[in-house]
Amino acid sequence: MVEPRFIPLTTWREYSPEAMQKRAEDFHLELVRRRTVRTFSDRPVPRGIIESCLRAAGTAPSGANQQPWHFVAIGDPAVKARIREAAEREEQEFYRGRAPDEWLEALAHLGTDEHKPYLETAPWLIAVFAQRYGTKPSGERRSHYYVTESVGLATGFLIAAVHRAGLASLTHTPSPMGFLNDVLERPSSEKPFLLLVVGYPAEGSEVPDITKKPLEEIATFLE
Ligand code: IYR
Repeated sequence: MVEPRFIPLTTWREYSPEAMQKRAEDFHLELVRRRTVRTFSDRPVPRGIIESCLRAAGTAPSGANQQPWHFVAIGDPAVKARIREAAEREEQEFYRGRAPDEWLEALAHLGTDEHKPYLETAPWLIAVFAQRYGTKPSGERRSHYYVTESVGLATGFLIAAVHRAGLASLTHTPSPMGFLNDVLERPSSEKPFLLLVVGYPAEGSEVPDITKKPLEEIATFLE
């Protein structure tokens, strides 16, 4: 058993309650502008921006700090084409039969279908993988804890970072996503979590006319 090691907390900053209120509201106002976009421009995005967003994602908390995630950032047009082809094949089956009617009804207001041109148009696709287990130096499997929660948190950080940088994104989950292991040569210990499409929105992009639930509906205070 390793001994715990501690260092002083030097990164936390104190703000007055007024400053905290402003910072909290400013952050809300920043995030409320984020919209999921399905029409992307082919305008290039420098790799460094994606790297910084991935570093931000990598700061997320995780079960036992195991950081059970791996991100594959795809800018290569040939790889994007292979992903589009495989994703559209799965989506065709999804929309033409695999999805129950109730699911298709729930999606109807988003206007989605099996065509995924943005998988080639957008400059970057980020495939997020969940490491179901790790490997000890001995080669033995190392259990990972709270994998889905951890990878979900990192993905949330990533989406916020991409938005904060000034880019648009789309959380895309072709189902099933097993083809991503083959195309991206990731081991079977990793489960595809989602594909984040990242880039500039196409000029004149439109988004579904939808709203978020108000605070009263999403939160309960007991004081
Ligand atoms: N993966 C499909 C279907 C889809 C499912 C959900 I839940 C969405 O919120 C949106 C789409 C697609 O990408 O079209």
